[in-house]
Amino acid sequence: MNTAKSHVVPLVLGVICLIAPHAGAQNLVVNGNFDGDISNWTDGVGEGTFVFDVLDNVGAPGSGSGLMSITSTGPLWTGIAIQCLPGVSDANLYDWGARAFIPSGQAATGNVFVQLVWYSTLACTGSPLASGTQTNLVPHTTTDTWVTTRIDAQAPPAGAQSAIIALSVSKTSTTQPLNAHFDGVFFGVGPIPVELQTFTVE
Ligand SMILES: [Ca+2]
Repeated sequence: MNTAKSHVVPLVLGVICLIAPHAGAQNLVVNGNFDGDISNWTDGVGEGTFVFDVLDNVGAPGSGSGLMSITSTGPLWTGIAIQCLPGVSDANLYDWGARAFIPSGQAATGNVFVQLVWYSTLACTGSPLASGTQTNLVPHTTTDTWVTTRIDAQAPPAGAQSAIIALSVSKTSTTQPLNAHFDGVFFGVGPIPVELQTFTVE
């Protein structure tokens, strides 16, 4: 009897350990997979557009991506689509990023990346707490493939309560447009597994 009991306890602990990482891996981005539209995203592009497109990072029917097109004829133009993420705590470490796709056949040059800015207020109002951070650049030469660009285990500055995540395209040529897709956008208490980025149903 004692032998049987001693096997039960480690088994239960093992199950808890398997479940625990997923409990913390919640994606706080709303509609980060662009399941049918670009709702919850604010277009801050200015001289460009941010629209829904059916191209999906895993080819999921009914889902798609956010397509940004920078149409300015000036160089060094950065377009962004943003979302405010409430519910941030400086006691956590966060993983965040997105998947990006740059179509081939474009004459324009530039980069694609994701930015994050922290706020001490509940809903991204007031001045940012610190200068923003950004993920690795995906260059315009990396075409026709989905690339994950992300930052893991980032500590918010003290007092952070919200953050803005910004999907960004920076065009460095006067040639235009520069188009890029975003999908699988995520922000959450780490570890956020790569698989979470490809889920289309939450
Ligand atoms: Ca999608």
